[in-house]
Amino acid sequence: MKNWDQFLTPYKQAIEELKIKLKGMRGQFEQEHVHSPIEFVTGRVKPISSILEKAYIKKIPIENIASEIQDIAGLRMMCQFVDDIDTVVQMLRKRNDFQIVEERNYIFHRKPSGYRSYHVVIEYPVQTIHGEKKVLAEIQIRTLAMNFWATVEHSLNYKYQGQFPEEIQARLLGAAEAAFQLDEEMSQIREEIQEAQAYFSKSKKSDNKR
Ligand code: 0O2
Repeated sequence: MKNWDQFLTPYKQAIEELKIKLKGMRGQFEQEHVHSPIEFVTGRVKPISSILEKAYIKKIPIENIASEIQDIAGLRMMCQFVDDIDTVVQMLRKRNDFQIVEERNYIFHRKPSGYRSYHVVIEYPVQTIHGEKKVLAEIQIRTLAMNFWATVEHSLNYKYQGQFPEEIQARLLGAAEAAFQLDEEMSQIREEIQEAQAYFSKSKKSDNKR
């Protein structure tokens, strides 16, 4: 029997610190009045029941949970455009406050479910009163359209436990394709959108000066 509180403490600390750091990246773009490739950032520690369920399904012994379940600490970085994902990944690769241990590109290789997202697994050093403790964390980088699809599919998955009725399955695949098309369309009119956003951000700044 694990002492879960003690086990999860460094993960909670990692999430709090990483949320501040990754949100800070967005803040810096805003300050410079240039398009931010990051729209918003979220983070969570996986609930104990989900950790145990994943360990059971993947036949992971309890003592290997920390090394084999990579998303106990999970962060999401949402982007407006597909190209922004690459910019964000490159920025993550340049950071020296964590080590990237694995990258999974489910945008280039969409999952059979229709899921698209870019996953970066990092090893993050948490400073504790007993010294440094390295924990794994998974950063999922995706567009708003990919996130919308994944969020809805995730809720349905919970309801149907992965056993979707045929009609729902077909609709989800159709919706994944529609999300893909939406991303394509937005990329096409990206410059127009960005000009409008830059105009809006500058006029907001001059309003604030008044
Ligand atoms: P949560 O926190 O409820 O989202 P596996 O579980 O074997 O597919 P593995 O090896 O852990 O995956 O790595 P993977 O697939 O890179 O990362 C798993 C996480 O990616 C999932 O976490 C989801 O967040 C997301 N994900 C992967 N595939 C899908 C999918 O088909 N649909 C949706 N909605 N999300 C997906 P969990 O464990 O589900 O936890």
